[in-house]
Amino acid sequence: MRGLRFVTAGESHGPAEVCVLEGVPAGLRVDAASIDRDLARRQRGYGRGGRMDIERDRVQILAGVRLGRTLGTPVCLRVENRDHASWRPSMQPEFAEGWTAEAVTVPRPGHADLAGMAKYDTEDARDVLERSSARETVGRVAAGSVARLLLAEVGVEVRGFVRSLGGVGLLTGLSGLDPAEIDWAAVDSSECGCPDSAVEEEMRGLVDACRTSGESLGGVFEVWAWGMCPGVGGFASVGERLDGRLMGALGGIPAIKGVEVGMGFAAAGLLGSEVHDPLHAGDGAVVRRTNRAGGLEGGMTNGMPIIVRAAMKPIPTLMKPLASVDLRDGSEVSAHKERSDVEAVAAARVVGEAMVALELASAYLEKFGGDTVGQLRAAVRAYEERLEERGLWHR
Ligand code: EPS
Repeated sequence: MRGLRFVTAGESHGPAEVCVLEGVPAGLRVDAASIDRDLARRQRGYGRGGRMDIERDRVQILAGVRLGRTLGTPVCLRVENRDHASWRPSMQPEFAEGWTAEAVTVPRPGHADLAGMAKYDTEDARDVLERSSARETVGRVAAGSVARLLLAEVGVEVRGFVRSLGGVGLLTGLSGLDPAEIDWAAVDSSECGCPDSAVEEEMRGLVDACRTSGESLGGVFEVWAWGMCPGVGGFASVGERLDGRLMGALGGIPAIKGVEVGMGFAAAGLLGSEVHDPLHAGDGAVVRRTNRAGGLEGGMTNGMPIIVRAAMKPIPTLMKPLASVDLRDGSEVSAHKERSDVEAVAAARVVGEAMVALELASAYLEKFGGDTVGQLRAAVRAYEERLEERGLWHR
């Protein structure tokens, strides 16, 4: 069964970021305002740099939607790079007669620069850094918004928050059973994406200190998805395993160096009885009173909230640059410096929500199919009724 597929295009200082999303069933209400809300959330964050004062990310829906509803055809979304105006002719697609680009020849440690210059046989790191820039995630967030709208039709919601920034935070004490444990309104009004105002205060202090010292920061964000029935994903083949797919989806976000599901790495040091979630006879259905598995068992949803976590390394562009090599003459110099963010973990968590939403929406479409949203909803409802009849789960 076919799910969702998407492709993004766009260079950071090129004319626009674009995304084509294929596989969305017909009849889904899509409006630019809800996509713009997510785009705006992605732009925010206490450690963001000057670029975010320039951009006003707004989507233009170019295809696949008519009179506010999807047609079942590929959805094409475009977001303008306002900064492009200041980057002509350097980043214009057209050949610039009589003009020579000033090459970036000093790769930044931790960025794609050096390996990308090797891969594409180029002497100008700008050929690499423009696309490897996290600006690309604009297209994913736009596509993720559409996936969220689709998931809402089948009762699934996806939200994320920042657990820690530069080692500050690491909120503990969440059971993982109920999304209401987290104050999502507080998360959304927090510039650090953190639900705890005392922790947020500490995070901001750290960002201020790093801005002054020319340092950068990473952190950990967590994404929750709830309302999923059990049995989405699969164990029969490698590619069906939803835990692996979600790890790949989060691991494919720029700067992510580690991904956990549920207890994650902590489970490896504990006893089986401390890790697995016992099953109990609840009121008409089997229930769990813990959610250490993070909603996934055997590569499938188990009906509990999905909880995935990603670790983001510090931004590689440092205002206090590390040592590097100028590839023009092989001399050791300071790495290339350009305007950047001190940290972007709150933004990465919005990208994480988008990637999780895209993966889950795809898994739903693969399992339940449907050319229209109505058909998808009916198939999900019939399946969920059967689970309830058998006492396996209830919504
Ligand atoms: C980025 C560098 C900065 C970031 C950018 C990612 O952009 P600029 O070089 O134009 O100042 O702000 O992120 C975005 C533009 C964005 O929209 O997220 C990098 O080098 O990866």
